[in-house]
Amino acid sequence: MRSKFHILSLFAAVAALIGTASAAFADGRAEPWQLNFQAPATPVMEQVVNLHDILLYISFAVSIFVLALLILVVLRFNRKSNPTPSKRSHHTMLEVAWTVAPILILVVIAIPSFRLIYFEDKVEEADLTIKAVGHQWYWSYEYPDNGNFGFVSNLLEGDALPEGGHRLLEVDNRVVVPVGQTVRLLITSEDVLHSFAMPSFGVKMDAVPGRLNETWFRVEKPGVYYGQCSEICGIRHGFMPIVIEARAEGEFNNWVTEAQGKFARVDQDGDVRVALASR
Ligand SMILES: [Cu+2]
Repeated sequence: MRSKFHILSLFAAVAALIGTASAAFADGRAEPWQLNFQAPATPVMEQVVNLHDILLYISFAVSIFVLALLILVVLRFNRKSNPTPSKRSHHTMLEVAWTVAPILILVVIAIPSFRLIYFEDKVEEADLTIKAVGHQWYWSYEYPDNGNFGFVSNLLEGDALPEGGHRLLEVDNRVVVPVGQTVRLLITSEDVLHSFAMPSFGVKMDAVPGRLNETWFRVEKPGVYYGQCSEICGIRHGFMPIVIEARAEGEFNNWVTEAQGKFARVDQDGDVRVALASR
């Protein structure tokens, strides 16, 4: 009983340590020596973290149970303590039990897991739509609901990286979204497979040429959130970051007005290549 208590308190201590470590990261990017996930910025990521925590407890319990059985076997059934082994080779009840128990565990895991998959999948009602297009090697974005403008977002590197900027993560044109509003995100590619990944949003979706993939997010608090392409897409795969800035609605509207003047319109026959041409 005593050793059980020790193991539990050790586990609780590790969990608390990881918890405090992750609470410090509120800025939407990975930190050096980070443990655990980035702080969730959307309802989807909150639920991803919750499911992960549940799974961690279940897998911890299973591991401890298996370890206990192994130790029992080593101690009780070695040659010295069990010189004449049993010749038994089958035990129906035992075999049923070790087949049914894992099935039940998987069913218990499947219920919240499927619920989350459907929650992540699509939104019925979105406040605005943004289209992200992967290119070798940068992203471009379109705002069909806000005047149909589009722009290219390129990595800032070398001397272009601003003072205090995060290396390999900063871009010239950030995606700006309104806080608290539901954004439908359409993702595609112009050339090869890319993947739009934003860890603190719980969004990771492939950008496939000729296909339009859909997902969504709703950022709960203002901030700057960093992501990267997560599909090996060529020599500069590691140099096409994603930066999303969540602003209050008024500031977002100001940005839209400014952006409509600054960026090219995405016309019906063209796409963001119009914007590219003026680059
Ligand atoms: Cu890519």
